[in-house]
Amino acid sequence: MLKKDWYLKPLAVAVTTVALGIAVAHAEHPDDEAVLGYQGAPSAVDPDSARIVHTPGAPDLTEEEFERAKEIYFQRCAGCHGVLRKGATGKPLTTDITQQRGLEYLKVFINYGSPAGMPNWGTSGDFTEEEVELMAKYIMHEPPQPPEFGMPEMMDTWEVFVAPEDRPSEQMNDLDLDNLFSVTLRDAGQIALIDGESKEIVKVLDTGYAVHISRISASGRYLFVIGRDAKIDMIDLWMEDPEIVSTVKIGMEARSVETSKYEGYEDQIAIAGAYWPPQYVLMDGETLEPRKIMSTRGMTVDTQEFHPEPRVAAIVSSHQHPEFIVNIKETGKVQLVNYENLDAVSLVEIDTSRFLHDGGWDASGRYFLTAANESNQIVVIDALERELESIIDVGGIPHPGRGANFVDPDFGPVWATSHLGDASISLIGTDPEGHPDSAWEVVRTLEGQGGGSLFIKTHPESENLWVDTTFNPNEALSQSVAVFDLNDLEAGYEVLPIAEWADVGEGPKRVVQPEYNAAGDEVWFSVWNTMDEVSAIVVVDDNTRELKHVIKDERLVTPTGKFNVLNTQQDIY
Ligand code: DHE
Repeated sequence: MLKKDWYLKPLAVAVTTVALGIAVAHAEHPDDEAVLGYQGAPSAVDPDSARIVHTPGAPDLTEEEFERAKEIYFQRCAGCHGVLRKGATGKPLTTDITQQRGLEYLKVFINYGSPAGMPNWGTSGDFTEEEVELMAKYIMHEPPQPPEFGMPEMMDTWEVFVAPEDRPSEQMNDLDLDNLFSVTLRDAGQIALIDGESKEIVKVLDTGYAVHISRISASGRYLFVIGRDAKIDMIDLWMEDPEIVSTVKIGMEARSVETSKYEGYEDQIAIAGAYWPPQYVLMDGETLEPRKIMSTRGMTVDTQEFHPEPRVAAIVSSHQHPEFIVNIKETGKVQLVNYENLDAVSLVEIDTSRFLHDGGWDASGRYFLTAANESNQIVVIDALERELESIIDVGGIPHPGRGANFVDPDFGPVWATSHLGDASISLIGTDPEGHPDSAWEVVRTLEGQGGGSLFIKTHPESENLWVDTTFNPNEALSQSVAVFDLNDLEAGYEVLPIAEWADVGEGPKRVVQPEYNAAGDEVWFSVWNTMDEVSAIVVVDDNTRELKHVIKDERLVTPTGKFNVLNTQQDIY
């Protein structure tokens, strides 16, 4: 069983180490490796589950040394190099490469790191000399493979606490559901339901470990929450006291969950995508009963080589056809998965660009724009014609979240992304009918505060564009946000001192993810501190850009993602 908070230290250490490393080494370009602590987060796969393999040609290790090395690898290395070491944001570490490079080369590499983003695990003090040697030997062996996770294992975890027929037929509480927020309490493995008007915590619910995101049913009634441990909880917001009505684990590590939203199929099918095993699962939309498991293993789009561990990244639900749009990270394929007949699932597999990550709809809801982040590109899928519309070069490591839709004064409707790897903000034209000259190209590039940005946000009722810089190693940037005037984009940005407004005392106090309320006149920011420090949520008046409220409560442990019910249900961003 995973130790409850085994992932805390590595992530905090990795982020701090990398941040300090960059602050010293690249003060003028504090962006290039800040991402590492983020992308190299520990794997949620339990190291004990992976069987050891002694490989000829590799320096032998005792069982105890193997176990220690495996634990270190899953916590520090798997996030970037993949569980099977085929490479992702980090280079491949397969034995044909590692044995050819040899022990001394690998020790130097682990010790000193590289300008390409590999941390200096030895010289930073994270690894002892003995651990550097241990890890160099370990990666010369075949990677131990965790077990698969098929229907028998899923059915063992599937539970329905309240059967659909026993659930209320109307809302039994007086919550303003449109303006309710589901807030990720990342390291507590919980979510907080917060009322948007009163700012009061309605309830805190236990969910999966290192809970990641929330999504809302088409009806606006059910909240789906997924933990990094691939546990999905389905919460009925109509109950007198909102409660988890069913749960299931769809693998050992996961990041994405959605429900069917095509007219006539609303909420009939739920889907969740896993990192390990590399697969997605179609489930009954009312009970989460797993119905169909689809493996994503296959060939990469560029070299047409087999990849054993293509992880499932963002998933969105098409409004154009009865299908889900599934990003497959390491192969660079987008699958349009038709759910009309789960006994004969038909899918369209579109070749795009490798390392797909997060993304969202354009304002029309026809085009899905998504980051192929390690390719520094945005991929555009036409959900109506079910084809690749375009692949657009943008800045360094685009990271849009779901992106931001607004009307550029000169170029018409655009969708914007900020970047982990640099300070740029790319605005892409999304109106081929009305603005054909601007469609599917970067029409304007804004200069934000710095790199290390994770999320960008606006709202149809707003004149503002908000951009965080969560993983910038410069605290002045990671503890504030930049805001642009949509009517005068070239005027530059104003900086709001969000963490200062929170007044939470010590700790990294990273400001992450703007999220609007239902009316679009408030923007909520998480002030993400470590588990043993005070965190908060800061609410800003979107019209005046002034501090409106600070939500502080000892139950608010490491708040990160916030999901307003109406905006998430209706893809408003
Ligand atoms: Fe996330 C969305 C993957 C780290 C906060 N994150 C996503 C999505 C993916 C993903 C694939 C899109 C899901 C979708 O739309 O269906 N995230 C990953 C990682 O692989 C990564 C880099 C490392 C890891 O091991 O998890 C990672 N993510 C983080 C964090 O460290 C963040 C900042 C804090 C946290 O809570 O873990 C974080 N990710 C988020 C948030 C979203 C998200 C808030 C949803 C954004 C939205 O507006 O929809």
